[in-house]
Amino acid sequence: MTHRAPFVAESAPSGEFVRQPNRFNGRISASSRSGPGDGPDADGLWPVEPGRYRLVVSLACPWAHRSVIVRRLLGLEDAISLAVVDPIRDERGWRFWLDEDHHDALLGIEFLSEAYLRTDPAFTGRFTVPAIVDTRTGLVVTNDYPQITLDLSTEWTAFHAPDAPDLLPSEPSVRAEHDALVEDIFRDVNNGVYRAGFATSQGAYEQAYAQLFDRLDALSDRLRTRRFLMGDAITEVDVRLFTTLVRFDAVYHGHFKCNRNKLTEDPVLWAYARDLYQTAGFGETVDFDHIKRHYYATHDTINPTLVVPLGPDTSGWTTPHGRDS
Ligand SMILES: N[C@@H](CCC(=O)N[C@@H](CS)C(=O)NCC(=O)O)C(=O)O
Repeated sequence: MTHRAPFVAESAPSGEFVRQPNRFNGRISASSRSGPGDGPDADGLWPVEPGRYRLVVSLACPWAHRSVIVRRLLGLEDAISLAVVDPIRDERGWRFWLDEDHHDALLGIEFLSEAYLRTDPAFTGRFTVPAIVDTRTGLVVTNDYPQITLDLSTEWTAFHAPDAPDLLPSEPSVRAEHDALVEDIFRDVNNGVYRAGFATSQGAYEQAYAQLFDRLDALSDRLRTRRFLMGDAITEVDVRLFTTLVRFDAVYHGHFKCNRNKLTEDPVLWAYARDLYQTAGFGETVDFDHIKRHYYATHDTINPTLVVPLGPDTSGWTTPHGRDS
């Protein structure tokens, strides 16, 4: 028997949550043949142009959070502007209600859906963040969240800060190991918490829960002997794991029923997450208020009262982690 699904179109008959595909997958690329101000070239590549594109995010959203962190780590804040939506979403989707007059200053729109529907009037999916919107035309270039951060690393190098880290390993075998880890973490952890939280059958929930904690145990073992997932340096996969870990105790443990243990009860993962949190580019991009208000006050099939819990105490995030010794 299945029950009310948060997203009916993405709920399989088994009760499993099956995420919608990313509809807009334009690329902004250094190899685009388009000139400044032009649209995409014949291969669909938009030109890299500082000041032209707007990254629209919710600070609550883990998929968007990745792009906020990577943009900051690479020093792309002046090249790509940031729009932050109200953490509360209703049936009209994300809204720019934190802004003056309830409209985004550059895009001039009240709801993100306006950009989606301008790009594809027949679009019927969810209007999701992150999205990169072209400020010249108001069109959505991409909502392809896995590709967005990769392109910030590889296509925007001309605008990286001089001390920007290499977030993608260059040695092919190390890159392959990195990418395999990315896949495992996406399936079992990043999307795994959603598969647990949005499951509408006991079986689908239990399968997601088991996969999640098996993978977290394996990652905890891996991080026992290395500071970061790929060794001594932070890479993209650390960013991707961090955005789920930092939300774990605040929303996934309770709201999504991922409650075998809290992050703070796994000494290795907890120290690793604090290490990242205390690294420039990570902690200052975390907004626990947006995170909690979004999850608890938006997913009304899971939390019908929309009451937002007061805890947990987040002061532990700034305590010493000891991972550098
Ligand atoms: N683009 C992806 C992932 C991004 C995503 O799910 N973002 C969420 C926030 S974490 C969102 O924008 N949801 C809007 C909605 O459900 O209406 C998808 O379509 O599943």
